[in-house]
Amino acid sequence: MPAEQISELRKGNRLALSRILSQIEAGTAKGDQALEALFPYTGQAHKIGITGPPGSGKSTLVNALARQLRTLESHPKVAIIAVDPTSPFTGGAILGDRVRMQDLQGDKGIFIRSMASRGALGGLASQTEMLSQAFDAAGYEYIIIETVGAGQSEVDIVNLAHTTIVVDVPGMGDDIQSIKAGILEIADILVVNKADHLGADQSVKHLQTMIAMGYRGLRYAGGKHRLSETMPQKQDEPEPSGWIPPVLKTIAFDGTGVDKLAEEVVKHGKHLKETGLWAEKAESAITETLRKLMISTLYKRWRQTIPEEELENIVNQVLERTLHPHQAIQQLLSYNKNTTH
Ligand SMILES: Nc1nc2c(ncn2[C@@H]2O[C@H](COP(=O)(O)OP(=O)(O)OP(=O)(O)O)[C@@H](O)[C@H]2O)c(=O)[nH]1
Ligand SMILES: [Mg+2]
Repeated sequence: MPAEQISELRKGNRLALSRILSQIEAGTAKGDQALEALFPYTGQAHKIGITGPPGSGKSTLVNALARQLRTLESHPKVAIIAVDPTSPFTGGAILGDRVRMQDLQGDKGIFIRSMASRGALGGLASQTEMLSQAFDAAGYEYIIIETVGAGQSEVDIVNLAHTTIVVDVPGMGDDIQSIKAGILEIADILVVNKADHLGADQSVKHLQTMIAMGYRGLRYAGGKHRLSETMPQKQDEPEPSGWIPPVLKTIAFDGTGVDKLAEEVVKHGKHLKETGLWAEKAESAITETLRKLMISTLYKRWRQTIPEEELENIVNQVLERTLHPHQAIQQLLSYNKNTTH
């Protein structure tokens, strides 16, 4: 990756940024070099994860939130990463997303990137993180990551975010089936979108009740809330660093309530910085990145030391039950020593 392209990206050249993002996404050597060159400039951006059931209005809301954040006094640049719009379940949304986000195209302070596909090297979460780093180094102050709230990869993605927004839609009565169990625990801000539909107030009340009940035992775990199973605390005595997730109502397509949402996002960012949780999150994210990298690097390195036949041979012995997996590992680890020296 030529130094010139890096400096162009740093200066705000969108084409340079776009090219570097493509290299990173493709996992090329150039992409890796770019990441290394950009790394010293990262660590500034406020990463916002937004998740919720399919069709709950996440893309529309992200669009409105980005525009709202642009009106802040500092005129921050905003990046949007839409994860997996090509999934077979949401395939129909691709075109819709493009159309909805079209009105953002004219604003040079907003950059939208869709992640092309699942199953890329290193998994979705780490790929999202790598793309974020390029945006971060390019001076994007807010990076919004949209993902459908379904599986573990989504939880991993929100773990990389500073602020997690969980979107729900009005349910029928008190029934909040659309929010998956456990999703409340990762929310820093809850949004009941489609507030123009019946039952929005009930949904808000229900979510507030659930949070109030959970809050009695709320603890911070690595910067994230955990609904603790330990002794409940008194409800009126929150922990000093505590953050009670607000429940907001929005109508994404006309922007109703989005000003309040942007306000809460900014407030949550301040809260993280003031309480030291921002730094704590950074530390635990870096520790986790190093751990994963170490595991994959050591594995690759070890794998190169062992011939295919030898591995097969040992696997067969385990299959035949003449060797225990523990013993197999010992043999595999000492293979090189025994043969080359
Ligand atoms: N009535 C109403 N419709 C909305 C609102 N927000 C979004 N929609 C509509 O809901 C549909 C889905 O919106 P999207 O923004 O694509 O939802 P999404 O959650 O991003 O969808 P996926 O990415 O496919 O999971 C679209 O037809 C939107 O126009 C709202 O506040 N009220
Ligand atoms: Mg969407």
